[in-house]
Amino acid sequence: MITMKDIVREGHPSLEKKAAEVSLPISDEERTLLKDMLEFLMNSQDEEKAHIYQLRAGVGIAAPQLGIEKRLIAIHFEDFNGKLYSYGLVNPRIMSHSVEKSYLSSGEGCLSVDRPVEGYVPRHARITIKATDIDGNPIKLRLKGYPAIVFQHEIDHLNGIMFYDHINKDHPYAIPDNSTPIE
Ligand code: K3U
Ligand code: NI
Repeated sequence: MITMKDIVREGHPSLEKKAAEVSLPISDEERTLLKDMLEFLMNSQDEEKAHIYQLRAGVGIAAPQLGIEKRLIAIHFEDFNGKLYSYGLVNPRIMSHSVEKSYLSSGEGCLSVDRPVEGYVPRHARITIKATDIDGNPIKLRLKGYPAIVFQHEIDHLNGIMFYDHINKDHPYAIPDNSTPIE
């Protein structure tokens, strides 16, 4: 079972590198890893389990956050309308994105960052992603709003990018150009 002790923190080299493409079909070990990552997210959102195992709640996790430099991410959350986004993805790629941006008005956090970071994180408002799912099927997702932000945060981890790398250093709360806030 994955717990917080398995998650590497800022400064770890795995969070600063481009992770390697995973060859298909994925190995049993990689499939188990993706399942464990999904289980971690579910446990982290379960009040009782989070308390017992001392987990910080997360909606996504990327393999480099476990010190594993492979292009694997897991996402698990319900959006504001109750629609479930639950995916274990291999080699996710942003195929296209809007010019328009969005940002979370409450800012972003990260399981690999043990401190609050102030500021708006500009993201593409809409993205189209292609990936392979945990069962080996190709998948294409069109995302906007909060889900688009979560997937971009996780794909950034595969490219050695942290959310705070996007924040305007001089004016952290400057409204990004051509952007819509997400409350
Ligand atoms: O955003 C978080 C959240 C947790 C429970 C309920 C609602 C929101 C926690 S921080 C989080 O999930 C990170 C996880 C990380 F760092 F491991 F990738 C992902 C994230 C995505 C988009 C915005 C903020 C955080
Ligand atoms: Ni993160």
